[in-house]
Amino acid sequence: MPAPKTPVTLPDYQVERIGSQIKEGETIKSARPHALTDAIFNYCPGCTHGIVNRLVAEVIDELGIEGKTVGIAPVGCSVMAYDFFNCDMIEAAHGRAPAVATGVKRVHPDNVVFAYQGDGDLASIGTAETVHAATRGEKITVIFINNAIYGMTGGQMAPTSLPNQVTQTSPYGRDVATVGYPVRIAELLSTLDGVAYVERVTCDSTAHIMAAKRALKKAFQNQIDGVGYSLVEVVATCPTNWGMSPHDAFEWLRENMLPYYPLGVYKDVVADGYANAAEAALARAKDCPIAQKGKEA
Ligand SMILES: Cc1ncc(C[n+]2csc(CCOP(=O)(O)OP(=O)(O)O)c2C)c(N)n1
Ligand code: SF4
Ligand SMILES: [Mg+2]
Repeated sequence: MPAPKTPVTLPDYQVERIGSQIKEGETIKSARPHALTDAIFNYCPGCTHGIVNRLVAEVIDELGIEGKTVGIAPVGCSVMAYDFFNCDMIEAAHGRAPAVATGVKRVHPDNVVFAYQGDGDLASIGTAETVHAATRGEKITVIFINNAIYGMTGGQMAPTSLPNQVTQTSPYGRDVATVGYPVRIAELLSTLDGVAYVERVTCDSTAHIMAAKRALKKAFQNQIDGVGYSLVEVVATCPTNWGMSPHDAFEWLRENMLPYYPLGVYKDVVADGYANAAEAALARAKDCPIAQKGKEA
């Protein structure tokens, strides 16, 4: 559970505003992305949310889109993302970020709109919004933090909790015979025609963090280029509710989460040779006359 927010005075090097551009000859102790405010993260030690917040901010800096980016914050441990990002932010009710993002993007198509959501938010209460925004092909960017648990509310079982995983509401382990199997969001959404790009990443090592940043950047670039709905799933840690040290949490993630949630690109219409999701959907339905009707228009 994040600590309550208190006003803090930051050391100078942390408030220095240089974005990701380091000038020649300059000595930089900490290059805080411009797209992050001065607010101090209230995430627990070893939590992946802080890493991903920073990566998203770096991407916003590098793409030069801070002035036209609108973020949708979720309900969950990242609820106060609206305090952390320098761009316009809207707080959505639990699970409703895709619906809010849809509204903003349709009214302001020139804005870059992203939803940032946990697994309870995106894959439980917000499943309908998630699936329908994806299948409608909303031109938004979704960042999905899968830590296999309800973090903020104290560690209840999530749709993504692993078989046999002990949580507050599955003290004997997740029993798939009674509560079913985990939802694999990247695999599920990649089957939908409205989706342009889905990749699953993690942040357990420098190499994986760099790969996660590349995926996030692509998901934002896709929106700028009008390619279509893009989602990056981040396999994440919650040391506090997993009851582990940060080190052990990353070990557990590698041993248990990654085999169940394999990393990789699940859909990329551009890599497949299409300009956007709509073009790929049309090609997929090439033998369906009614779906092809009017394609020359
Ligand atoms: C409509 C509604 N139902 C339930 C809650 C209680 N609630 C707050 S956060 C949360 C789960 C958060 O888990 P997740 O989305 O996985 O985010 P995390 O904290 O793990 O990052 C729940 C159930 C709520 N705020 N609103
Ligand atoms: S470690 Fe868990 S409880 Fe702590 S901020 Fe992260 S998701 Fe929330
Ligand atoms: Mg969670």
